[in-house]
Amino acid sequence: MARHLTFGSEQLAAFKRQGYIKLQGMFDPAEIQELRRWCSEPIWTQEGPGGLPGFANTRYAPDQRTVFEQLAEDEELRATLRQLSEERLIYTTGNRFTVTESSGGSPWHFDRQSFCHIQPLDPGYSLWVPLDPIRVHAQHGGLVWVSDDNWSGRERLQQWAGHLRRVGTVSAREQAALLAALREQYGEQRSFPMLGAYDHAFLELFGQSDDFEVGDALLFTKFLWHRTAPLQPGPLRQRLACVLRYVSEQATLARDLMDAALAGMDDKTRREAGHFGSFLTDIPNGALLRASAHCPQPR
Ligand SMILES: O=C(O)CCC(=O)C(=O)O
Repeated sequence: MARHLTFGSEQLAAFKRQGYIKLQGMFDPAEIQELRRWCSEPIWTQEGPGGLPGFANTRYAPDQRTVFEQLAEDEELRATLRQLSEERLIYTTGNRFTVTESSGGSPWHFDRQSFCHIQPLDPGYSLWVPLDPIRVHAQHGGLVWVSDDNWSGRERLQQWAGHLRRVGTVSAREQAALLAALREQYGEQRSFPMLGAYDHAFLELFGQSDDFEVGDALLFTKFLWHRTAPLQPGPLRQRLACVLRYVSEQATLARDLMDAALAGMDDKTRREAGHFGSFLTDIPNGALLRASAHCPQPR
């Protein structure tokens, strides 16, 4: 069982301003053991659908009640998330991240791919739940993030979505000019979020991290810049974390964006890879997600 955490007005305001909050003692460590077992079940799809080492999605299927869904829908957890987001949320999918000494994890990013089925400015939240203790000054292996106070990925996410939506619709000449401009600004980087040398240095300058006990979690918005902190040599051979993804009850389907973001992946593969939006086949582009019979109830 999760705990129902309550927050004062200052903590709520800080979450709004900074885009993240550490939830200390959110889960019973026994529940984390259950999750840990669950993480080795065959429900996990192959590693790396988004090109990130150590990343796997749950093979989401509407109406499944796995340990993962049970946790995501836990009443105490939902009450905590409702208080922080000030609305009901829809649980969409879960990811698993495995980091070893030889796999560095995710570089700096904001959560675009996991939320590509909703409009760029629709609210989306990730709940990062480490299944191993994180000790920054020992082996680390946790997360590094930048408070929205310093820099939010919001406009970059808009730009990513705009780029994907338009680049395929313009003439070959305009496309070539766009790509040349990108190359001029960012060198040979091909995929968002492209970071110039100063952007990178800026993120490192403001990057912060924290220790986590088993049972703690970090809630952050889809706009938060973050990266994996590589696992340093030591007794912990790998670090596991689960991430539960939630979206606003007002979120609407961005099927065109999803199609552009997952181009090259057919519908069947998208569903097998657990991409939530690919199950919402009964609603038109732009409709509220919750209008779909395949969408879990907002809570
Ligand atoms: O667990 C990690 O190392 C990365 C998690 C992450 O980047 C995410 O949830 O978006």
